[in-house]
Parts: sequence; C-alpha cells; structure tokens
Amino acid sequence: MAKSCNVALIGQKFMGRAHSNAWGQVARFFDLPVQPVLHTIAARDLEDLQPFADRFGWRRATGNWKEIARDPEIDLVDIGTPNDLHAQQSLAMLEAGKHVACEKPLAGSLKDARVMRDAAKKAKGKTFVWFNYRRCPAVALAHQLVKAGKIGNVLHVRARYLQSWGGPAAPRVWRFEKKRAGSGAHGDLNAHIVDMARFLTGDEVAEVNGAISKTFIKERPMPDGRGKGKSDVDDAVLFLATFKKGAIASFEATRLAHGHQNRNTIELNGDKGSLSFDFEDMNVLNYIDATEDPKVCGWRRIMCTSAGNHPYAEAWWPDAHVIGYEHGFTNMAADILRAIGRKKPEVPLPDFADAYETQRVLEAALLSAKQRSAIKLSQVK
Ligand code: SOE
Repeated sequence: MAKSCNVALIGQKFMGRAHSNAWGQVARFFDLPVQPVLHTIAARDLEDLQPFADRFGWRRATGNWKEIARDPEIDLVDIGTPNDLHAQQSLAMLEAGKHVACEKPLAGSLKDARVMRDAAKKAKGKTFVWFNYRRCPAVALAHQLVKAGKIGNVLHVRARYLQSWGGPAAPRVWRFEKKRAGSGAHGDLNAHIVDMARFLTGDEVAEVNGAISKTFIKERPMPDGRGKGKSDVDDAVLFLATFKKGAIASFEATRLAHGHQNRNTIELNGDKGSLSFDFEDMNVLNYIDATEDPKVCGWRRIMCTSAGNHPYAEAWWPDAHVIGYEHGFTNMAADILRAIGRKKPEVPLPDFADAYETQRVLEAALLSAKQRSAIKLSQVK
C-alpha cells in the first residue's frame, strides 16, 4: 500500500477550485508513490466554505488557516491565496515542518520572496510553486527537445501573455490592488512566461535591457457595486532581456488585449530549429527542424497526446483525445507527490529558490521601467 499524504489547502476561489480538483483527481489517473488525502480546507468566505468542502471532498473545513500549522496530521500545505499572504502563510507552515506548495508569483514583493527562499533553505519540508504551464505536455516536450539539442543553441525567445478581462468594467478585485498583488499583469502573467523561458532555455537572465510599465485604468467599480475603488497596478508591462548564454528575449503581458483571452505564447529560435507554443491550442507544439532539406523543411504540428512519447500522456486519454487547463494542475499534483515520495518528477519542479530567480527578473523589469535604464540581474539580490 502506498503511503498517504494529508493535504491542506488555503483558498477557495479560482485557484482553490483548480487545486482542489487536481488533488481530487490525481490518484485516479496516476500511479503514485504517495496517495493524497483531502484533509482540510481553510478559507475566509465562511458562507461558501462548507458547500465548497462538500463539493470537492475536503474532510474538514476551517475559517482559520493557522489551525493547519498546529495540526500534526497535515503533511503538505497548498497555498492558493492572494500574493500578500504567501510569505506569512508559507513561513508558518515551513516552521511547522510541513511541505508547502505555493501559488505563483512566489510573492508580491522581492523582499517577501527572499524571506520565503531563505526559510525554505532551512526547512525540513520541500517547497513547490504552481507554475502550472510547465506541465502542459507540449511545454514539457519543448523542454525535453531543447535539452536534447533539437533546436541547437537558443538565440532568441519571444514570450507574450495576453488576456482581455482587465478593461475598465472589470471589478476592483485584489488583483488590482498594489498592496495585495504587488503588481498587475506583470506579476500575474509575466511571472508565467519568465518561468517558462527560464525552464525551456535552462538559462538565467543576465540583464533586463529596457522596460515599459503602464497603468491605463486608475479606478474600477467595486465588486459589491458600491462606488469605485483605486486600481494602482500596471495594466501592461513589456520588457527586453538578455540571457547569460547570450540569447535575447522579449516579454509582453497585458490584460487589455481584446480577443486574446488566455494567449500564453512562447517561441524559441535556435541555430538548428525553432519551437512555438500557444496555450489557446495547448495540446499542440509547433517545431521546425531547420537542418532538413529546404524542399521539405517547414513547421511540424505535433499533437502532444501520444502515450509513451509525450510527457504525461499515458495518464490521460487515447491519441488526440485532448486535455485542458485543469490537467496542468493535476500533472503538477502528480509530480509534487512523486517528489514527496522520493520519485523523479516528469520534468523539473520549481521550488522557492527557483521561483525566487523568476521574481528577481520581474523586479529588474520594474526597476528598469522606473529608472528608464538597463538593469543587470547582479544588481537585484
Ligand atoms: C488571471 O489573470 C489568471 O488566473 C492568472 O492569475 C493565472 O496564473 C493564469 O494562469 C490565468 O489567468
């Protein structure tokens, strides 16, 4: 019998649902060294809490997340709360000896992120950060192909994360409050594509060469319908960067791009070929082998659903019976449980130290925008 792992989750909104679903279905699809038990859910909205717990199968519900730190039965704490709570909650759980899986970005500020990285270094428990897009099979395959040298040396990365929900009518939820979110589209969306670029290239950013950050919408309707509230985060951030091994990159994040609802895209151009991914067509990886005979050389559309050939595919459905957004989270839950059970994850998992490197790049871009100058990563510690 595989050992069990008692999981507690903090948060019951969008990420609370995505993570609950992942913990609930992971053991049905993957052979795991450790079986998850949906032990406790903690959240603030007490009216919705018990129905939420019943719906997703959490055994216990509490309005006080601190009880989780005190509960010796809990092994792994999953944090799906707004960014300003990540540090306080992670630290309490690490001090209590638990494993921690925290939502991205690691924190709303570099200072919080640093404290989290340092606490993780000393802790007994393992840490993980939910950069879920690494676990789309197409992205995981891209990682394997780059590692196998299929596109040669990476020269150029183009990453864009465009959404459309952040226009003037969008309610002033926490994502638009600087003191809670830290930043806007930048920490929400650039965090993902910076992580993907680091993951896929296997390289680190050496310098942010220039950046623009813009807040277009300064007030938004309050969610309770009572008047307007201040919106003080960026709506769009663009920046250019250079990697240590010499590749150059552009990053673009906005929540104001009409018609691009969740267009998380990355393209890598190497000296032997290129790769291109678009989340809105998430089962597909586009690849071109530039060493082929030019008569037949062209983009290849790889449907990443073939068991035995493509990462995570054996857990799911027959060829081309495609998967969706929630499967990235379930694939990540499987890899977290493998790591806890001392088995190898399918592709590398980001821990707090890794996510801290993404946070440094985000910080360098904000500094670059503010100072209107290039920022070397060595200046951002
Ligand atoms: C909202 O912009 C959001 O939910 C992000 O916070 C997620 O990280 C992204 O995956 C989808 O969009």
